[in-house]
Amino acid sequence: MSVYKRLSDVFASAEVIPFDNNSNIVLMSDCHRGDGNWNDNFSNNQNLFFAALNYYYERNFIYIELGDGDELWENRNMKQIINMHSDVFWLMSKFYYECRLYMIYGNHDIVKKNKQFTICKMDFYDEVKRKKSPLFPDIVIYEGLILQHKLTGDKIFLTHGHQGDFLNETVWGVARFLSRYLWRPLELIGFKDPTRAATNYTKKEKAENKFIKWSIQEKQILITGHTHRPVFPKPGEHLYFNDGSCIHPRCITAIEIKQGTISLVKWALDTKKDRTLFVGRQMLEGPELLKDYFKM
Ligand SMILES: [Mn+2]
Repeated sequence: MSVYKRLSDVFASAEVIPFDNNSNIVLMSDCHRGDGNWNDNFSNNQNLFFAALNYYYERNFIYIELGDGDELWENRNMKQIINMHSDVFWLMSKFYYECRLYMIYGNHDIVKKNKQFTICKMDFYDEVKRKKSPLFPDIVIYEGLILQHKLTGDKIFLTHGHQGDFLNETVWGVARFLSRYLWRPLELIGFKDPTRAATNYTKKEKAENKFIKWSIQEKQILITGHTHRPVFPKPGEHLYFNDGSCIHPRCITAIEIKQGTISLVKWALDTKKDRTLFVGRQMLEGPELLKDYFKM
């Protein structure tokens, strides 16, 4: 099925979350949280991610994870991933219990669309209470979500962005098999998986062009992850945004929607004059007024 048709289908059946100019929403994706092994690409950025998420927690943001949050192609064991990154899961769980967490699945965590998987595999051992607690009880993990403005009715469509990609969607079992048994061992000795959208530039551009075309023809803001390459159009260009990833070698990127604006930010280690290190947040693009895109 074509990318266009798949996006339209997901859009048509997506759950709606109302928002307004007082809402604070942060979008991050492609964390690919792993089991802590040295091909766990998230491990490098775990502190950046935790600091960023804490910042958003304190400022009353809603966190929407746009897919590929966990690396479940290379790893089959969700519990090991939760154990390895327990601080992150603990904080995400706090967001969830305050109704401030939404999750979308991608291709690498497509198994989360199976409700049974989500419920039984996502609990953790609470060392204080000495018992197992569910991290996200009864969570529904979506393929797509729509943020709809309470006053104007304008919509922002959110999905991971693997839709219509033959290898990553239709025969994802084959792709996962290759990833788990061929690319993972090869990665351990220094090779990179050439089929991934995230590492293949021609593939990235092709995917981006399809998303841009959909956003223009449907006159609809579309935000995805998946390619690991941030996209932030100026008002008047097109309506396709990408939040980047959390596994860039030196930073993580996020899209913030707050007080009726949208911006692209980067979190990275920085140094002060006295050479102490700190986690800094830097605005890469924006803030732009959302209404300037809506009226296109
Ligand atoms: Mn992906």
